[in-house]
Amino acid sequence: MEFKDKGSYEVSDKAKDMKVLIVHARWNEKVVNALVNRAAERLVELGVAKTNIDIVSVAGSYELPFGVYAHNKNDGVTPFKETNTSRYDATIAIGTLIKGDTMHFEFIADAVAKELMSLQFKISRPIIFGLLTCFTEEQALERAGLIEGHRNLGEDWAEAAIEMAAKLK
Ligand code: RBF
Repeated sequence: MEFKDKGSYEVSDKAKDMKVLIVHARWNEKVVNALVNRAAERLVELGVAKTNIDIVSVAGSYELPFGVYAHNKNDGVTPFKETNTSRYDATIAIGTLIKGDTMHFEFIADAVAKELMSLQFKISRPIIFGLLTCFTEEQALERAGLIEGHRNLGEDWAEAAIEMAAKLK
């Protein structure tokens, strides 16, 4: 499909001063690790200092929204509204859901997508949706660039993070 691409992207020179958080689930480790590593590597290629990238994990994808929320807070008490000081310019939430025999996949995918979307407006910072929702393991491996001829989507998420963070700089 020729029309299904991500368009061109101009690298922002604001990246060098940015702090970026990656929060990832520990399920489907092989795929998730490949996505996290490529996202972090791409952030550095785009000009983010290695020391300004923090990587933390949560158990599963369902925990991603709270992980993003908790790690963006400066302390555990003050609501964001009062401080308006998220610790990061952007956060990338990464997980991989693979459909099983029950309804778990649907509930988790839907809840996490909605919560990550609305969380952005609570913490006043962009959150990039790095959640793969795959029907098969092969689809997940492909999207993590682990099958020959396929690109790792972690790089797109890094680019989106910088692009969105630059809008507030
Ligand atoms: N977490 C993932 O990140 N990816 C999965 O594919 C995944 N599949 C799950 C399937 C079942 C049946 C259950 C019970 C949990 C699964 N989880 C998965 C974990 C989930 O995101 C969360 O960590 C747990 O439900 C605890 O809140």
